Amino acid sequence: TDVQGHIKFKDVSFGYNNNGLVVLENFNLEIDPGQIVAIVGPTGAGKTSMISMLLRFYDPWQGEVSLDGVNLKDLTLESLRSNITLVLQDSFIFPMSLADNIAFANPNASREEIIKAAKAAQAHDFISRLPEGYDTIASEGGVSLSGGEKQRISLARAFLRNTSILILDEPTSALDAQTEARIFQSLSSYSKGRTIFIISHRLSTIRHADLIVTIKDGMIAEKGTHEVLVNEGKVYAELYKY
Ligand code: DGT
Ligand code: MG
Repeated sequence: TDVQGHIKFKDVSFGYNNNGLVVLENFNLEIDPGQIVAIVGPTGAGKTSMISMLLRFYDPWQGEVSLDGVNLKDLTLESLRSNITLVLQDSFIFPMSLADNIAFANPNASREEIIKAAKAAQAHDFISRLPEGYDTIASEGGVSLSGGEKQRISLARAFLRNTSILILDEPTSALDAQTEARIFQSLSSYSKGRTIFIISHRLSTIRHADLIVTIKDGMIAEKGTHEVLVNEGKVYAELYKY
């Protein structure tokens, strides 16, 4: 498709219950195509809620979210979601071979493409060490994978899917810092031209993002590069201390 990946939240207010708490308020954010954007903030700040609106799991109470200048409500769910890949903390592994797990959304992918995606997700080494390699059958009578191995399989699946927009909501929480950092490095080259949102509590990993946005109490507290935000000495700098 010809989706550019220009995303805009305009005066968005959102909550889960009509009479309940406001989760996001006066939320304004504009993302240029091809940027790697890190979303940072304390637990419960509204990070996952924000990206849920991009996929239209929820719609704003007020304001609008747009993609390439078009209100998401004016797109079909099918066309919207065919342009966005979401990876969550809890990855889903199907009882089939690891190759088929990675190629789940791209059944016609070649073995080379599967391996390239697995390498970018830091999954190739552990897969290669298994006696059956990429033909290993996962779970349900097959090999059971660790949490971190499952996360890397679903990352490889997401890389292979190759959509204009990629959203990673703490998809590397089970990985060690070094592996997470390596995945982030390959993200920049593997995902040229894609708009990427990455939510992570491990700030060392996202420090090279093009833009870091911190959310606090449902609003954008600050945005900028790592260097700028550390010097600002506000929310990000405070989180960075720990
Ligand atoms: P995290 O993942 O713990 O770092 O936190 P965030 O920043 O992803 O927070 P988020 O967006 O999951 O939650 C923001 C607020 O919304 C928080 O007060 C919990 C509430 N909330 C989240 N999901 C739901 C939901 O499905 N239903 C209701 N009623 N409230 C929710
Ligand atoms: Mg969350």
